[in-house]
Amino acid sequence: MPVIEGSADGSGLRVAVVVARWNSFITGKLLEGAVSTLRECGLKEDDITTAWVPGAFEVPTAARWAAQSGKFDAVICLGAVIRGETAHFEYVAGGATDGIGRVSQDTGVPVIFGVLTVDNVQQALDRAGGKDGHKGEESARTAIEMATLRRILS
Ligand code: INI
Repeated sequence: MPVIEGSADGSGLRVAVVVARWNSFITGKLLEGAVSTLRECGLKEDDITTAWVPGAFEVPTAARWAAQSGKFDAVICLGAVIRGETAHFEYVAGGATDGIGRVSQDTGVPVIFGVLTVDNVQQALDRAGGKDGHKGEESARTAIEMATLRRILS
């Protein structure tokens, strides 16, 4: 019975990172973690492209451009949507979540959900290299595993 899984070796992969400028004091940390993990896993500098967009709501659109370009083996989406007092949170977080999932399923390119949707700044910091891990690093590892799995499966 064949059992397969993706690898942790990203050598030769090309990855786009789409990152929201909103809450950049958080998304900058996510980006740093993602890029350093991609490098540690063997990606070359020239094979990591970063694209800034205004906010999490714009992330799926840019991710679709990247995924459809044929230039990337995976797209990492980074953002931080922090619940305020308004319902805006639900729309922005929902739009980003649904949109990112749809891009991945529509294109078949691994599009990784590295958008924090949290109640407050502390929860965001905790997940951007604090006590609850690092969503940027995790997203980079997920991108490599899925891109290498795709090469085997498809
Ligand atoms: N964008 C975010 O990335 N995070 C947020 O917390 C946020 N809030 O709270 O409003 C946010 N809003 C902007 C949104 O992503 C769009 O850029 C804007 O609505 C224009 O389309």
